Amino acid sequence: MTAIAFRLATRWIPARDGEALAYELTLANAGDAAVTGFRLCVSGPARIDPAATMEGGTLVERLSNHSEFAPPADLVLGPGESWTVTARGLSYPLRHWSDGANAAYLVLADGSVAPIAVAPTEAVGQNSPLRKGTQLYPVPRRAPVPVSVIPWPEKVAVEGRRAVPAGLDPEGEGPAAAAIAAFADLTGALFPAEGLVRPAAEGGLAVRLAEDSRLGPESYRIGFGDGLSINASTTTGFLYGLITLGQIWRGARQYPETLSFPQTGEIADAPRFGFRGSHLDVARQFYSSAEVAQFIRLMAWNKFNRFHMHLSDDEAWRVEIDAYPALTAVAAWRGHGLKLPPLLGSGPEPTGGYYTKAAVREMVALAGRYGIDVIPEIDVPGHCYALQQAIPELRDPKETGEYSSVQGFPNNCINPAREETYTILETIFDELIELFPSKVFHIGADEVPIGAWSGSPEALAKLTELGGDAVAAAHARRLNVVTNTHGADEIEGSGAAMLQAVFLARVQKFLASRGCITGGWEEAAHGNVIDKSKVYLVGWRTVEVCAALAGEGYDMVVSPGQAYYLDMSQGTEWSEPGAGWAGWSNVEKTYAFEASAGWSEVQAAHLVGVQACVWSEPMTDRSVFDRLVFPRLSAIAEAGWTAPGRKSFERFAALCGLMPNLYGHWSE
Ligand code: TNX
Repeated sequence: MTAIAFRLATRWIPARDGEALAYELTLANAGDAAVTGFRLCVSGPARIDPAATMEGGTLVERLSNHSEFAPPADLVLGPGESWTVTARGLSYPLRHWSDGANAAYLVLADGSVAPIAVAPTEAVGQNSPLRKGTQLYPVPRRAPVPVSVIPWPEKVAVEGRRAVPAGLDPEGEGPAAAAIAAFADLTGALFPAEGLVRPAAEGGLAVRLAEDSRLGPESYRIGFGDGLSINASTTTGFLYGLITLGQIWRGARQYPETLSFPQTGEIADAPRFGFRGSHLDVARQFYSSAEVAQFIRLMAWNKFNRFHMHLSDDEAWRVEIDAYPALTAVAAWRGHGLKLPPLLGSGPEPTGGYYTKAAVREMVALAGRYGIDVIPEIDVPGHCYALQQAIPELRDPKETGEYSSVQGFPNNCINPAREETYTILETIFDELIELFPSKVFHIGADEVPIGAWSGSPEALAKLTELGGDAVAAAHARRLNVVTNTHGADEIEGSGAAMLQAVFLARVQKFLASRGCITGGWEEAAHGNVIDKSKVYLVGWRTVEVCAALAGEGYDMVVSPGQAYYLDMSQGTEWSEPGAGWAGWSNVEKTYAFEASAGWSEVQAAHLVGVQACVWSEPMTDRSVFDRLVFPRLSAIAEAGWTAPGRKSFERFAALCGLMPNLYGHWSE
């Protein structure tokens, strides 16, 4: 028996005097058999872009961040030997340890696949321990406030401290009863060992819930005194009151020397914004229904009320559609030899998954119990590589040449000039609208590359119709343009933008005919064709872009990459995981960001809220998820809820250690 074992070490070497930056991959044969004529396949967030030159081997295949390298033909890799292939001169640097390859395998000469153990990418000159897990903010001995609540309420006027009860025993009827039931399963799932809700017989303190129709739909009032009371006018209002009380209880119970359960007084509360969102990218990495459910619960604990599910992207399609079974049979899976290769650290075996309609209904119902509307996103017309693998009719069969997206996907935009595109999308959207009662439907519209459709005769004919021969001819010359910048401004006014505008106007009209509000990323404004009264946009590149679009009359949800993209790393260090294209943001910076700073009154009238965006490219390792998302998610929750003048990082830092994370990874 021969043992086959391989190890991959990768190293990032920043540019030095006279030498271009380099990304070095070293394969070691740790088994006892020699191999030759193999291919080394790797993936991870960073890709080997076409600008790179190879040394020690060749790049034989590449799709986005999936790369296949071949050694020189005569190379025999014996036991104990290693082989290094180097990519020099990538067009952008690796910045953080999670950027590099985190999955790899060999395809041997006979076509079989051998696994490789991959070590985290090292950077020359960096040897600090890799950071993973939520950064711990210890509750200090002296806190600046007596009670623990995040997001901080509008009015807190409490005094004294009573003995912390063993738990809470809420009671009430109608909408209050629904809130009590939701609170019991919410806290049971988030804090299973704590027994927060318990009957009077086990020491649960009675909390009387009573309706007060004068309160707004998300408002509540808590009275502390001989008895505890919560007033609200809706189930969500009651639930928010219970969550506040539950947070106070947890703080006082765990840190009785620092935090108290008040004796008397009142908390009166209402949110700043009507749209307090978090997004989750379930396309780049798949999250099981149980993970999504727990994320929804964490959102509720932070009083978020919009869950934006990014259900499709170049790398995968994640929701069952009866009319097109190929969507989930083909486009929900990545693996060696599949239409979608391993990407972003998925290995050679089929990896991925999708949500059945039944699973979606359960998520939507769960979110609904917690006052959260679920907004599905199907990202079109760009970011559609996976979708096209399942439904090739979305492309012009006569299309030639290749344009490429910023993530390195070729020809990844569905074609706005084809009737089939609309028939197919409308069928898919109709099935989805039925699943999502929010009637808000996000259609993406981000990052269409400037060269999109430039080799499609059908699209060029459409462009001639729209702008004349010269416009079409100019667009045809854009073929083979490589996009390397996120959300490049250059697309504005281009043939690609004109075609996208035609597409968006039509899709929006369709959605409006179904009673839906359309959501889009900021690029949906290109061409200024969509009906502003039936749309909201998520601004992501900079807050200035958000303000400008608000000034044009678009309702804006603010989520700038520099502060609210939770895939961005928390610092500049190599040891911090995460992405870096929009910079970095630690908890303090995210907390300090103010969406409306510098907005005119006219602009501010269109500021509808804020949103956290949890992009998943770096989340191959769930301890990275915990580090990147928490407690920054809570910082954004507070920006959505609490008036700017009542925010305090000192208070937030003292209390955020009490907020739960998703996977239970913590670090110093
Ligand atoms: C930009 S934001 C994207 C996403 C990436 C993200 C990574 C946006 C609308 N497009 O496709 O996942 O950057 O930070």
